[in-house]
Parts: sequence; C-alpha cells; structure tokens
Amino acid sequence: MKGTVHYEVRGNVALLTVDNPPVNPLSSGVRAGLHEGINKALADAAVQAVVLTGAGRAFIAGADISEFGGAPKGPGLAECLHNMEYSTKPIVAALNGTAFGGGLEVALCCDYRVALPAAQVGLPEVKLGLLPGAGGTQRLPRLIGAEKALKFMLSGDGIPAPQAKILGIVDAVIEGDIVAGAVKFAQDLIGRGSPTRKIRNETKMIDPDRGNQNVFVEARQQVARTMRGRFAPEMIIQCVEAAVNAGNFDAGIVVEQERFGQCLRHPQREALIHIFFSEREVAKIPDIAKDTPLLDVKTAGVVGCGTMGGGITMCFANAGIPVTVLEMTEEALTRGLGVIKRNYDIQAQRGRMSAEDVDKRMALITGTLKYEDLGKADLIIEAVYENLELKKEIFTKLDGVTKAGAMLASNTSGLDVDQIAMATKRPELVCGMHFFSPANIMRLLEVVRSKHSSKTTIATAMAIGKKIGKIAVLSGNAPGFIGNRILGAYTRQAAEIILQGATPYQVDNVIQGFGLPMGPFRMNDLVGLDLGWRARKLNGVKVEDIPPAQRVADRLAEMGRYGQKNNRGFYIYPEGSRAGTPDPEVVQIVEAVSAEAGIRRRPVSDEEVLKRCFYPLVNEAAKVLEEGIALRPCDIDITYINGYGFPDTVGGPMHWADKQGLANILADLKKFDAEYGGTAFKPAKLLEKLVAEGKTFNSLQQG
Ligand code: 3H9
Repeated sequence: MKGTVHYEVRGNVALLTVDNPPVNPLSSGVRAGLHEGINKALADAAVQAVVLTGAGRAFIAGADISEFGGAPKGPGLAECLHNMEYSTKPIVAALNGTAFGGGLEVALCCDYRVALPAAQVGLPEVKLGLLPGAGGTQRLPRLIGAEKALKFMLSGDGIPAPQAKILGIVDAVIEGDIVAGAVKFAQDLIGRGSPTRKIRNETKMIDPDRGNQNVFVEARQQVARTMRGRFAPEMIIQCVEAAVNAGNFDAGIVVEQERFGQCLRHPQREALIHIFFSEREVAKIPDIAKDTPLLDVKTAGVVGCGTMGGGITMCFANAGIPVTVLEMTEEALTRGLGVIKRNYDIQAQRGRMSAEDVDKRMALITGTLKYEDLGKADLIIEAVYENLELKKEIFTKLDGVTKAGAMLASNTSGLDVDQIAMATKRPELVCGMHFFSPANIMRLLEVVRSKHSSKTTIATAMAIGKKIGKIAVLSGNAPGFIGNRILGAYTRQAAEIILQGATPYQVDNVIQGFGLPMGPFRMNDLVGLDLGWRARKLNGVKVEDIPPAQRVADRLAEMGRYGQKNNRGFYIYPEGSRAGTPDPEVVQIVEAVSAEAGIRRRPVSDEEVLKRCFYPLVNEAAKVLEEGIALRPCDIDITYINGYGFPDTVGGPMHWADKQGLANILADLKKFDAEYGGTAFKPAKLLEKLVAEGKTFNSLQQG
C-alpha cells in the first residue's frame, strides 16, 4: 500500500504525521494509517487529544488521483472520516503546507485547524471534473455559509492561510514550528476542558439560506457565464442546496455521494485527470536528467517590441525578472512600451493588479535602440517577423554583443532553428521559444530543440517557461513544430468543406459547439485575411495557381475585407464589437468560387464537418508522433489545449481520438481518402499500426 502515517505521543497529545511524498495524497497506506492512528489514540488512556499534520511541503494534497477509475485498496476515506468525526478526543489539524481537496476535507473533519501562514487551502476538485466528495460540500457551508462555500468550490483556487482565517476555515495562523504550536493549541483545549467541535452538528451559518434561492440562482448564472459545458459545477451546486435544505447532515451526505459518483463516471473527469497528469509529464524530457545544471537567468532581453515581443517582455516583468527590450526606431519603441503600459493599466482598472504593481513591473522594463544594451542579459529572445534571413542576421549580431554563456532563443513559429543556431558561434546555447499570442496571456510555450541545443539549454528553457507562468512543451525542429503543423491539417479541411457545400458559419458553429472558443473562419478574421493574400501577391503567385480553398479568403481580402482589423472579413463587425455577424454576400462568394472550381455543392452534415476537421488533425498529430517531433501523445494534447483552445473537457485531440475509437477514425479517413484523394486523409502509419494491434494513443504514453 502506498504512503503511511507515523504515530508518536508528545505528553498527552498523539501526533499523527502523514507521509506520502512528495505531496501526501490520501493513498491506500495513508487511509489505513489514519484509521489505525486514530484508533490507537482513542485506545490510549494517556492521550487526551490528537494533532494531525503532514511530512514535507504539503499537509495532504487530496485523494490519490491515480487511484480513480481503479479498484481502491484498504479502508475508504469515508470510513477514516467517520472514525475521526466520532472521536471523543479533540483532533487539531496542523496545516504545515497545502491542504487541498480530500486533504482539506480531512481537516474539516477535525475539531480545529491551525496553519502556517504559507499553507494553502483549497477544494480544487471542480478542475478535475469532480466535487469535494468527502463531506466537503456539506461541512464547508456549515462553517462559512452557502454563498462563500459555493464560490470557493466553484473556483477551485487555493487561498493562503491568513485569508482562510478571515473566511473562517482556519482557526489560528501560527508562525514558526507548526507542530509545536498545534500541540500547545490542543493542550490549551484540554486545559480549558473544551468540548469537541463537530462541524456536522452546526447549522448557524446555513440557517439564513434555508428556502433562499438567490444564492443558487446566482451560482448557476456564474456557471453559465464562465463554465459552460462543464458537468461538475452543477453537481456542486446541487450538493450545497442539499446541505442547506436536505434537513440534516446525513441526508446531505447521501446527495453528495450520489453526485460524486456521477462525476466519477463522467468522461470529463477522466479527460481532466488525464490533463492533470499530462501537464506534469510534459515537463519530463526522457534523455534530460532532472538534475541537469541550469543556466541562471537573472536578466532577460527581447528583440522586437511589437505584439509578440511586447507580450514576452511582460511575461518576464510579471515574474519579477528585469528585461531589456530592443527596437529599431524610437517611434517603434515608444509605441511598443506604450502598448505594454496600456495593457497593465487595463489590468489595474479591472482590479487584477494595483497601480503600484503596474509601476513595479514597468520599472523592470528598459527600452533600448542599441544591441550592446543586451550584452548583460542571461537569456535573449528574438521576436521579429517570420523571415529566416533576418533572424539569422539578428542572431549573428546577438552573438557578437552578448556575454559568453548567454542563451539565445527565437520566437519563430515554424522556421528552421538549426539554421538560426548556425548563424552564431554558440549553437549549443540556441533553441526556439515559441510563444502564442497574446504572449502575456496564453499559457503555451513550445520549446524547440535544434540538433545543436545542449541539454542545459533545453532544461533552462523549460524551467524558465515554468517560472514565467507558462506550460512548456518540447518540440522537435520541423516546419510548424507541433502546433502549427497540425493546425494546418484542420484549417485546410475547413476551407475545402465550404467549397463542397457547408458555409463558413456552419463550420464555425460546429467547431464552437464542440467547445473551441473560435471556429477557423473567426480565427481567420482575427489573424487578418490580408496577410496571406499580400504575401502571395508579393511573391507573384498567379490567381490560377492559388488552390480553390484559399481563393475565398483572398477574394475577400481583394475586396478590402481584411477581418476584424477593418470590421469586415468572413463576418461583419459592428464598430467596436468583436462579435461578428454572418454576411450573405460571403456565402455568395463561396458559392461562386465552388462553381469556378467545378465543385457541385451538396448539403454537408454537422457530423461530417466535425470529422473532416478533426480526423485529419488527429492523423497529422499521429505523423508528428511517428516522426518524433512530439515526444508523447500528451505533449500534443497539452499543446493543443493551451495554444489552440481545444476543450480540456475532452482531454485534448489524442485523448479524444482514443475515445472516438481509433478504428472508427481510420475507417472514416479511408472513406474520405477514397472520395477526395490528396494527402490529407492518407492514414499515418502509426494510426494503422495502433488499430492493427488494438491499441490506443494512450498505450504509447504508458510504454
Ligand atoms: C479529491 O481530493 C477528491 C475528494 O474530494 C473526494 C475523495 C473521495 N494524487 O503538482 P506537482 C503528484 S480529488 C496523486 O508537480 P507542486 C503529481 O502528479 C484531489 N498524485 O507539485 C506529481 O507527480 P510526479 C484534489 C498527486 O508542488 C507530484 O505529486 N486535489 C496528487 O507543484 C508533485 O506534484 C487536487 O486536485 C494527488 N492528489 O504542487 C490537488 N497531487 O512528480 C492536486 C499531486 O510523478 N495537486 N500529485 O510528476 C496539486 O494541485 C499540486 O500537485 C500541489 C503541489 C499544489 C498539491
């Protein structure tokens, strides 16, 4: 059994220490240890109270997530909690660190909770598609009232102990030795002859909510606004309704158990837990040891203060790292720094930071027009537009002015990082660091490994990504890396389908209905229809050489419809609005292009739209895997969720594909291939192999 609970007696207090590194989840051995430990303390006449704490950096991180879906061993958590709840001796939880999920629920079963100031408490189950299923939905409202409890559980965010004390979750914040403090707290209780305090028996905080629907109406409105399509939030609300209205604690627990079971069986739970472990997995690079020495990045430099460079600059300032940003002209620099300041001011206006924070961050940013001013930076990221020759030139210059040992990275979204590295005399210190727009907001960072990058360079890029709040995924150096390469497979299909009979609006609705924030044509409008059109004109590409699928966007650009930037593209955008409305004229243009290309339009079902867009995406992702560009299926899932808005509730494209059945996807690809030909539907060898062996993408993960 995994994990244990140590038992010792200090005077008249039994000390139980949960030990299950690194974060003490409630694995089978911990549950067994808790059960035995409490029994032992109850049986020992010399013991008058119990203190429960955790070894290392956490109190208890919650239920052991890896056990969900399997057959649990040893005593269940409910059994342990029952034992604690009916203890005749007071139990004090000493929160030495994180008390999350089932960990906080264990603490809520104790009579009192004391905590170190740095300890965090939270009920993050909602993020895993679950609800607090160890009495949390019933005890927390009894402790802090239904409204606050709902907010706490629906956000899933942790809060520090001092805030938890104000909220009423923690009874005392103790500095220094938390165990000694908790033992003293327990001895004071004994000294005062304080009775045990069971939250289950308290109703003072929920009495005012009885029969009052407002709290729940508001919670449901919030869920509809911010958690559309998620299963667990409504289950949480129903549990709190039961806490308030079911009559007694045990009746509420019955509701909680039933709703917890529903969440546990729901596919969203499996998908979200897959994401939890995948996020941790992507940080592990098989051939780079955990203890690989890292470069110490104390200061950073950014080349270019446009949209990307400005966003990247903000990432460093947000993490407290001084950053120098280089531009070519005073005008561009002033404009770029102005945009950064405006972005911070907007955040301050929205209450996300104070005016003082804005000043602090701006003080960390230095603008310059001189390459030499990047000389002292430990890491310099180039963020100019996509042109290989220009980037090579910049890297040669950087190589000349930066100190020996400084790392150089390119924010290229798909160019050859090997060639960029070879423009320097330090190719081992060069890699790609591809941010996503807006760079200060989007979580994904593709770290691109050139054949020259040293292990230290890659390990440093991954670590610095984490430090600036990104989720870093390693990609091999190949055109489009992981994300943009598989995106292409999807957008090309979207463009084809509208010529065969769908409209851009049908395609966008299907994709958005699936859960992406934006369909491919809205995305086109956001990026700008003029970009590709201008590039093709500049390169002298003849209209007849442009594939029909690209002609619609080009024709719109030709008409001066560039997208959101000038309020007309595939959609029409009323001044100041980003919610575009469909335009019948666009449908006529699509129909005209179909006719010119000799394509007979036919009705296309929503189901076909979904399969035609996502199956080639999955197929391309399989090719990315077989070519070794992505290390594991989870790297693709994390890339696509965090960079391209694929819904996490389906676990990313690879997890989703496994759930569709790879054999079904292969059969449809073959059908589309026979119908349309080309390369888009030619099945990846890996996909054929997995189907032949009856395996899933996930099986590669475990191998
Ligand atoms: C629950 O409690 C349900 C109950 O209401 C009802 C039950 C009946 N289980 O994140 P880190 C692993 S649901 C198993 O890198 P940090 C993690 O995979 C649970 N393993 O550390 C990683 O493994 P590896 C509600 C877990 O310091 C290692 O520990 N609780 C669990 O950056 C280190 O993790 C949560 O949702 C777990 N519960 O952050 C809390 N937690 O090294 C989930 C972690 O092999 N956990 N691991 O890659 C967290 O939010 C963070 O891990 C925490 C530490 C903040 C605790």
